[in-house]
Amino acid sequence: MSNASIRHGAIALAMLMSGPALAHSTGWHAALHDAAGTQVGNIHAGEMPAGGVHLLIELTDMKPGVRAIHIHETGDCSAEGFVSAGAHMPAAGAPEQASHASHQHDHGAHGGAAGDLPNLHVPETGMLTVEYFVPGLSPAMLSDENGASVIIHAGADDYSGVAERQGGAREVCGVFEPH
Ligand SMILES: [Cu+2]
Repeated sequence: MSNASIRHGAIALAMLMSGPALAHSTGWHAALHDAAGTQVGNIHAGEMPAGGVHLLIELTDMKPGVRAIHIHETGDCSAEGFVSAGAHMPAAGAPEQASHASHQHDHGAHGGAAGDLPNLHVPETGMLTVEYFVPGLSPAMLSDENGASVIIHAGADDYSGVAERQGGAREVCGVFEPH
């Protein structure tokens, strides 16, 4: 076997191990950190061809349990308790987004904000990979002037839409950066 064919074999293997390529034309990345600054995972977001956003969430070192995860409306994880991330990303057409009225859609019966996602069930290993489609989110919402962030909470979201019952303490935060 020549050196060249060994090299080609190694490249093919590397491509195989990196999984399927995602067809994102526009994308964002958020590194997830806890309050102590430990990185617990990554999130990649990408624009879908038919609208909405695709999320790839890869937790590598997360405390086990059922946890709420939301897109929050401000790209700022600097404050204690991550309060600087603000509230949940509102639905398009909500009062905060009145200038985007042309993007209004019906967000269905869950009554939640665009940034409300299904709970993560983190196993004992602390490792979990999930993908979500989020039709109510748009690239413009991730790229607006105050950015956007991801928060993972200490507890589960009961999907009531009542802020006090949407996961409690903010345990992990990450700011979306374009890439
Ligand atoms: Cu939240």
